This record gives sequence, structure tokens and C-alpha cells, in this order.
Amino acid sequence: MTNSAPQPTDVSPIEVPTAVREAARAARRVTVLTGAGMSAESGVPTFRGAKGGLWEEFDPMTLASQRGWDADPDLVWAWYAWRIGLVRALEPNAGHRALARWANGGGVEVRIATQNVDDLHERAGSEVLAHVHGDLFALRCSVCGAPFEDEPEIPAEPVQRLEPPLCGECGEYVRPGVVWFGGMLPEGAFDAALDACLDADLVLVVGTSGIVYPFASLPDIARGHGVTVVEINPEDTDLSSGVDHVWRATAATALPALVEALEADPA
Ligand code: BJW
Repeated sequence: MTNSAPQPTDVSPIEVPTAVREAARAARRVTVLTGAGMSAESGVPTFRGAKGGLWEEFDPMTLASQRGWDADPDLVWAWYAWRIGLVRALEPNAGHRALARWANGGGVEVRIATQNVDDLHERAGSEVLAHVHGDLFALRCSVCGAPFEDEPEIPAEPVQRLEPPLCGECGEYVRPGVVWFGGMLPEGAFDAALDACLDADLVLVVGTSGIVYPFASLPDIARGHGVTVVEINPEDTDLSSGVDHVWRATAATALPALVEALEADPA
């Protein structure tokens, strides 16, 4: 007997708002802008939010800035090593999987631009157009910039300090491939996200507090060009008042519900 029934996490008990369903049914090009909330139901901590986040426990300027790295690379690397180990041990959630199914289902072009430095969209089967805040796993030398291809040693338990790996080219410390505050975004990443927003019929903004720029400017720019913008987030955000429709739901419940609704009643 074949088991074709959806997995329990793929079954969403929630209703898709009519306006959201209709906007999605009519769209041929959808751009999905994701933030930390997209991966929250996989177990990746968010940075901010009503239920707390990394920045409640850790100081962003100590751990996510060039200044913090220069002051204490062992402290910063220990934190990133913890996060690398954490993400590796986690799995994409039903929201990641729903986006991949939507994109690979044909008929509609679904592009993803994410602020997330994890690889959960890719592991769910999506191609990511832009990792605007970089990639946790793309390690590189902090001085000469050479990519570091070796597997870094990740302690089984979180540690307070850990000496970063050394660059094979110049012997300086290797750093994570993420964008710290005040840092430049990966070349072309923001432009790719921007073009995808301007070129879309629908922009879905999923799981971001909308306070970190320039990414946070994208929904407003898209809307200014006549693109319908929908926010999916269980909480009110800085973006909520500037979108066409707000859907107060989580990524792992809303996205499967939306994709199931479209599959049941395509355009
Ligand atoms: C759920 C959920 C569920 C929970 N389902 N949802 C213009 C104006 C003002 C300031 C600036 C500006 N332009 C630039 C700046 C400075 C700065 C900035 O924006 N500062 C603001 C904080 C004020 N920007 C920069 O420095 C950027 N660089 C830059 O612009 O370079 C050019 C430049 C250089 C020099 C001078 C000026 C310009 C770089 C920003 C880099 C951000 N880096 C971080 C860390 C990455 C590395 C790492 O991971 O360690 O990126 S900070 C952190 O915030 C991380 C995130 O990508 C980013 C955004 O967070 P996100 O994704 O929105 O997550 P949260 O936690 O904030 O929100 C989670 C949301 O999910 C909440 O709303 C929840 O409700 C929701 N949620 N469960 C759905 N189940």
C-alpha cells in the first residue's frame, strides 16, 4: 500500500484569507522575502520579536559587527560555531517545503530573497535568488578573503570562546560569511532582490521584523510600483501598516495552507 497522505506537519488547520488567496491565484511571478521567522519553526532562534530573540541574550554590536570581531574573535567565533552546529542539526519546516513545492510545481515563477544565513530553503528544495545578509557556511579569511573550504571543528556543546580556524593562504583568522552591521551586502544580492520585487505581481514578506535596512525598504518599493504586498507574520511589525494585506499566521502554517489552496483551485 502506498502512503500518499500528507505528513502531519504539511496539513494546515488555518484558513487562507480570501484576498491573499486571490492575489496568489492571479500572480504569475511571486517574490518571497524571508526573515528569521521563516526558520523559527525549524528551531532557529529569531533575533527580535515578542517571544524574545538572540539580541535579548546577546549584544549585536559585540557579536555581529566588525568592531566586535576585531575586539574578540574567539568570542565571536564561538557564537557562530554554536549557530553553525545548531542549523546543521535542524531541518526545513513545512513553510520551507511549501515554497519549494510551489516553485517547482510550474505555472508560476517563485523567487526567494532571504535575510537568513541558514540553508533551510535550499535543503527544502528551493533555489534562493539572494542571501542578502550572507551565508553562515561560506567561511572566508577575515584578511585576504580567500574562501575556507575545510570543515570547521564544531564543539559538541556551546563554548564561551573558540579560536577561529586559520586561513590556508595567509594564516589569518577565518570568519563566517555573514553581513555584520555596517557591513556591505554581498555583491549583487540586494539588486537581485530589488529587481525580483519590481518584476513581481505579488510580494510575500514572511517572518521579518522589517527593521534592518536596506532589505526592509523592499516591500515599500515594490508597493510603490503597484505590486501587491502581503505580510505573513504572527506579530505586528514596522512593515504592517505599509502592506496591502496582513496575515497573522506563522510561516509553517500559512505557506502550506496557501499552496494547498492553490493546488486545490488553480487559476
Ligand atoms: C515569525 C515566526 C514564525 C517569529 N513565522 N514569523 C537605513 C536606515 C537606518 C539604518 C540603516 C539604513 N541603512 C543601513 C542602516 C544600518 C543597518 C541597519 O539597518 N540598522 C537598523 C537595525 C537600524 N544596516 C546595515 O548595517 C546593513 N549594511 C548596510 O546597509 O551596508 C551599507 C552601509 C554601510 C555602512 C553604512 C551605511 C550603509 C547590514 C545589515 C546586516 C544585518 N545583519 C544581521 C546579522 C547577520 C549575521 C548573523 O546572522 O549573525 O542580520 S542582524 C539580524 O537582523 C540578521 C537578520 O538577517 C536581520 C533581520 O532580522 P529579521 O530577519 O527581520 O529577524 P527578526 O528577529 O528581527 O524578526 C523576526 C520576525 O519573525 C518577527 O517579526 C517575528 O514576529 C516573526 N516570527 N516567529 C513567521 N513562526
